[in-house]
Amino acid sequence: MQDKPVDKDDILKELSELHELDYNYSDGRILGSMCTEAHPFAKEVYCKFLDTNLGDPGLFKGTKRIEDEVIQSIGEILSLDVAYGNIVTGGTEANLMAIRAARNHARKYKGIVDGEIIIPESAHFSFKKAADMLNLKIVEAELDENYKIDVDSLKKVISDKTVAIVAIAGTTELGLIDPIEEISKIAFDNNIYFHVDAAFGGFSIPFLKQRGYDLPTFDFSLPGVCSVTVDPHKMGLAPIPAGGIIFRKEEYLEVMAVDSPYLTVKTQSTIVGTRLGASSAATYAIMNYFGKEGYADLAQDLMKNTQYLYDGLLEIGYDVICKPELNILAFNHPDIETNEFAEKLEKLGWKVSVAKCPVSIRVVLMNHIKKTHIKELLEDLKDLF
Ligand code: 0PR
Repeated sequence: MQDKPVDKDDILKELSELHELDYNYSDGRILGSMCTEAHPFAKEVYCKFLDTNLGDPGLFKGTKRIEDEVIQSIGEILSLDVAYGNIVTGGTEANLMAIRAARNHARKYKGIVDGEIIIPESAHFSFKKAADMLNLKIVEAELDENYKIDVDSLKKVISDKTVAIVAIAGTTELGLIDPIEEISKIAFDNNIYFHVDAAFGGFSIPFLKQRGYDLPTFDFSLPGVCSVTVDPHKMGLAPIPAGGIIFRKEEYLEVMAVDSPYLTVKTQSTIVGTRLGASSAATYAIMNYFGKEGYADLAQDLMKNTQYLYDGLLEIGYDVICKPELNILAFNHPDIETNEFAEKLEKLGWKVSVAKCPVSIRVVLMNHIKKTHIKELLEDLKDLF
């Protein structure tokens, strides 16, 4: 920082130069991102609510109502009549809240002090952070040959220390949906907290099902499901940061509550204290502006693009790891090692991401990747070997 004030124009010039180093979604070259350009209307609303603070909701009663309504609307999409939860910074914080609720609940009602969480090998790394922060041990359930949770392997690792089981609806690397109905039953029968991470899939699976896609049930219609993560800043087209955590019962928020003496409310259950109301307002705006139909159109368009890339890849001799369930594809070339392949694509200007399980090139077909970009990618892939 300078001692003396700097002219606005100079500051803006400097910031623009740095901003130019960033990649733009609109170039259609960012292939490995679950985020995309937020809808302009959501951005407009976001700016109007920049000064609101949901950490002290008594001061921002209207914005708190907006957050409650967003939670209620997401709950409705997930087959829950009365929903509890919060709009948070993203999937990481949402998952952290879910695991904190599960741990506190198990400590209070079952006396478990050195708990374990069961997560699939395909789980997002946010669960590792949660376990570290909450002093829980991670126990991994294996995947089957289709890269989904192997239910027998899951059953084997349940113990009297298990405080939560986690399954994924839209895995980070392959976009697959775990056998959530079966796992819900196991969790319910064993009285274990069950969290579904639908950070990616939550804003598309329900709408694709409406349009006749044959996808498994993953939501609160399954009695074992206690909480679901759904991120507006991924498939919801809301600006970053906007994650969502939805709980079936209020008691899951209550077990996390700490006294907040000098605020306008007596207790606080969120991890973050001062927190943006803008994220809730922008999510409210885009959800209502799109409606269920808008999201269904978007999800369906992205599935069509995914199918287009899938067919194109097979036609030119690539190995696609699995048939896509959502708008994520992972593939390899039979003759080249994946990292080398990724380097070649990077040299051609594609910002790719390499999946770990299995090692492959991973493309998340978000809204910024248009059909013309897919055609260009297929052309490059055809000429690459
Ligand atoms: N759960 C799942 C299933 C996820 O895929 C992710 C993130 C999270 C939770 C955590 O969400 P937040 O990052 O919002 O806390 N998935 C992407 C990933 O790690 C996030 C991402 C987005 C990565 C854009 C890169 C990128 O350019 O792959």
